[in-house]
Amino acid sequence: MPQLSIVLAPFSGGQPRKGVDLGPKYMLKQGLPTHLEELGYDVEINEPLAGLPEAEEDDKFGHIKNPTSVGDATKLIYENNLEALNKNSFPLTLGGDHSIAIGTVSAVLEKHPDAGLLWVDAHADINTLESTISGNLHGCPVSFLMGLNENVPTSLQWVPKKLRPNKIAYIGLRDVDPGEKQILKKLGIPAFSMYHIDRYGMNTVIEMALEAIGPGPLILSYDVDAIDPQYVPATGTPVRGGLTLREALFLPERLAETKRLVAMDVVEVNPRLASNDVHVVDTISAGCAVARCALGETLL
Ligand SMILES: [Mn+2]
Repeated sequence: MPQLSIVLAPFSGGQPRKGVDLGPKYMLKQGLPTHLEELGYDVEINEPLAGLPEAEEDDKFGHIKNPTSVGDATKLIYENNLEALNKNSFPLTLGGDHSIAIGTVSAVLEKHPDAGLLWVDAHADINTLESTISGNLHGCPVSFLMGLNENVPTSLQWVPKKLRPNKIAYIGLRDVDPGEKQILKKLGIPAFSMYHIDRYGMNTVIEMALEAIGPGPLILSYDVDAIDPQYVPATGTPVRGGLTLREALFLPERLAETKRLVAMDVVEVNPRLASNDVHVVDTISAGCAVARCALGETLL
């Protein structure tokens, strides 16, 4: 029986909105562990952040917010997920904000140095400590994974910087900062925006993204804000003009068929930002469905 570790990462220190730390709890409550058992997994639940104090406005590094709690939380997630991978378990990490991918992606690249990363998101999350205007670290994880920052806060110096620009591809982009556009161009990073999805269709975009990052195991880091706010309203930085619900689910369905996925994140679910109960249900359902599809749920 395939092993699955559901890793709870109720962390909100990478951005200013409280409530994103409730994401894992709501996804569990929706029945995700049972649904994954029904798909044939031996499921265990990991809580690497249990015992960590709730992220507060702890400290600053220049204008960068909460570097200590982001560094501490991501290191715990890294250690947990590496342990899961070492015992042949698939880490499905439930966020929390997207800064947690510093830990999840680093763990996979430690275990599988040839792994490729699909970053599904409305945003590129590749701001450097210099280029970020907000100072929120959930907009910077990719720059840490790639080692694009010269002056790194002590708490984040553990990050191995193993991600190569030709082993990541973006899907779903539509709100990219000017500084990030420069980085993407300069490093030649494969990036497929909503324009590409409109022009070629999701199926072809997936093929192009997989072609761009080449062979090897795959990590799927899925920010639910990639999906149109019509379907996923309860997220911290919604941007209109996103993926339809079918595009959003076809992507993980198609990736599951490749049998190359070794780890996955579902992040930025924030039930507290819903204006009514329907918004909560829609958002949580979409987040859980993305995970189930990536882990082999099919329509027929
Ligand atoms: Mn993101």
